[in-house]
Amino acid sequence: MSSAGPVERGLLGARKKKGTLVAALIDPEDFTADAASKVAQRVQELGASLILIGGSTIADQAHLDEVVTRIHHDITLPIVLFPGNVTGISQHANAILFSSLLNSTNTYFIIGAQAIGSIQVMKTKLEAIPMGYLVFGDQSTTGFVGQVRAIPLDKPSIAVMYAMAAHYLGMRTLYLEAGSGSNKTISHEVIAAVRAYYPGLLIVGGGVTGPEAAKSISKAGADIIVIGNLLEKEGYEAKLAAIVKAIK
Ligand code: 1GP
Repeated sequence: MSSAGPVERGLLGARKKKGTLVAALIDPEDFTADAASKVAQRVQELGASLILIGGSTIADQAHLDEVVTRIHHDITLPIVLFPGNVTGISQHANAILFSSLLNSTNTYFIIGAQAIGSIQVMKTKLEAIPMGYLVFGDQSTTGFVGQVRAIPLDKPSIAVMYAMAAHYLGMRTLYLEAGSGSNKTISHEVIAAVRAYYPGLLIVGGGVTGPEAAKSISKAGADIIVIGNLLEKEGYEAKLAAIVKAIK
């Protein structure tokens, strides 16, 4: 059984000290290495606590390596991979969310890709953070690619069932995903219901673009809020600063 490594312990410690943390998600497919590094430097200054690197459609691993290496060189925040497939692994990151898409209908996304990727993760000595990944709503790219049977956004009891299964399977982290760019976030009710039972690190993402949504998600009990799409918009800095302030 794996135990928590330095990145995971660092996040748990930061969570205790600072309250809900902000993770900035950079999809390498959408950025040059230069642009990715610029965003990473800005989000570090604005109070993000970690950088997630991932996307559902990563095809160019050389570019992924270039982006991760460059960010690693330019900032001090931990860089954590959030892979949608085996193509999302880079040895230059600090850790990987070693995740199972629990509500996929295809065993490839539940355990197949993990088996294929595991040897590479071992060889790279990346810190693996075991995570259950749950996709809600039925509009997202991640849901389509991952062939999910989406959890309805208004069914907290279903979310709790999966959350407890993740917990009993030893997954120390759980990610509630509304989908990148979604016009609905995971609701306060769903997060609060999961929080009441799931004791691990609770990550929430998808469609968070402003301080009100972030505050509600934080109050419901999320440990980490993921911000992705917003970072690709003109003038994201002011909104990100407002989000960080709202959840302090
Ligand atoms: C996507 O949950 C993340 O996997 C972030 O979503 O891009 O909508 O911020 P956004």
